[in-house]
Amino acid sequence: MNARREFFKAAGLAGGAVAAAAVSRVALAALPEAVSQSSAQTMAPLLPESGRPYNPVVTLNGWTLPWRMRQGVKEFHLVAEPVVREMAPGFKAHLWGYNGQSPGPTIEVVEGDRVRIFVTNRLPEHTSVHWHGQRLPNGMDGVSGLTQPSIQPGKTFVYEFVARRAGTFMYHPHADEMTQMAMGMMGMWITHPKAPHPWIAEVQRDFCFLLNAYDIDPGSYTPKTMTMLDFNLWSWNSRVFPGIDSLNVRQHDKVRIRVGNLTMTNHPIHLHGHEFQVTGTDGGATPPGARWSEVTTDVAVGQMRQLEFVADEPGDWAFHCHKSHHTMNAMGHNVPTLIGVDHRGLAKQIGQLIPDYMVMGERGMADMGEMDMPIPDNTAPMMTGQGPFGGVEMGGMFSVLKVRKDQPHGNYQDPGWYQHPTGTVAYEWTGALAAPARSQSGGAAAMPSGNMPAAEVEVQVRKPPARSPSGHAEH
Ligand SMILES: [Cu+2]
Repeated sequence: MNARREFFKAAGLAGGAVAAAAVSRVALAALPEAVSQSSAQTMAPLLPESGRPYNPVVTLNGWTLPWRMRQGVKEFHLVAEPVVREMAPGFKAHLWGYNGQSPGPTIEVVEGDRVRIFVTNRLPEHTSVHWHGQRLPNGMDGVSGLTQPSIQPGKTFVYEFVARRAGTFMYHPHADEMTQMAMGMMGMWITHPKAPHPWIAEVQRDFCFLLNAYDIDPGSYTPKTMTMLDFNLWSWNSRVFPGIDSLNVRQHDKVRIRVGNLTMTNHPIHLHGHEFQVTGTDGGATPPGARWSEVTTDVAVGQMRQLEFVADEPGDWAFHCHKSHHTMNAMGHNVPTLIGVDHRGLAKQIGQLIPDYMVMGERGMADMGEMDMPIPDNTAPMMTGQGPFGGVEMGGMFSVLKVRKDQPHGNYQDPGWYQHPTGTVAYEWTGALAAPARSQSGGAAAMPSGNMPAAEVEVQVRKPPARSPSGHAEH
């Protein structure tokens, strides 16, 4: 079978370009072609034309790696290399990844498949690939130094094992990990069940993506790789809202979403309008008796969670990490809280020295979404995205589950904004407002304080100190 032809057929929900890497004829005979992807768009599912059949996944802002069958073995070719990843429209990052993108392509196989993966290293340093969560021979586990020598630049290594267990897995280097993961080297691995499995439901939509994080200063291109916790870009598959595609489903579809976390902190993933159950973890399918319904599930570092629900509520439902600073894009965040601080006098004084001086945040931060301040050339606005009713004021780990009655079966195109039935949208009250009933009690009725100060104390609010360009207070 011709993996490349199949790939071209399936590629491109919105016409994303695909470039095949140049491989010599000699190399082609020995190695499967290293297909490369130049687009950051969500690609249509790759329907299997060889091997056991399965219902493929859709990788959010990603794609599935084509393979070739050779004497009953599924052969893939991963190329570890520097890539340019568009993290949002107008914002490109210089990352490391696989086959043209970060994250790398999703690898999809079927339980029982014998899999052979060629890994070519085009990075400036050694690497390895660890197949996170797999049952495999120890020497195929990809821990450089421990289970194999590392793959030096220019070298190609071969991994081979049987995909023994159905489930959702990840791959990433186990060599100079802090640098290589901070640079975006990771991907997903899906092993589909070979036969109907009592704990694995048939679904109509099957999405997957990785949680990842970067520290890229506004206006620059390359992540800071020494950052341990204080990342400023919280991404899904190396995309930040509004660059993350929506998850488009047909009403009453059973939907599975597989989420893997390769950041350095946990992410409570929250879905609006529906309850879901966690039907699988890194350890495989969860027994049905051990499941419960929830609307937020925490995905810890190095974990995978598989969510399932029936999308029976039509609409545009927010789907996001519930840490509010993870739904924001790059910003300087050593900023004092200014809500309620009256700095009109201060602004006026500074304005005499710096004509463009502007104070931010005195009514909250929502202004930032609408202000349209000039930002450095290569970054994403901090809180942005336009919905049908105005600014969404989000960034980072945020997307929308679009549930539509008329979304065709198996069609993943964005259906546009939801048309709300008349009378089903929150509206402004324009009638008379009654005066609020306020208690006249001075307090202390329910729980009298035993230790009141002798006199009323007034709290003095001090203006924030001047900030140096490095963000540290000057003393
Ligand atoms: Cu988060």
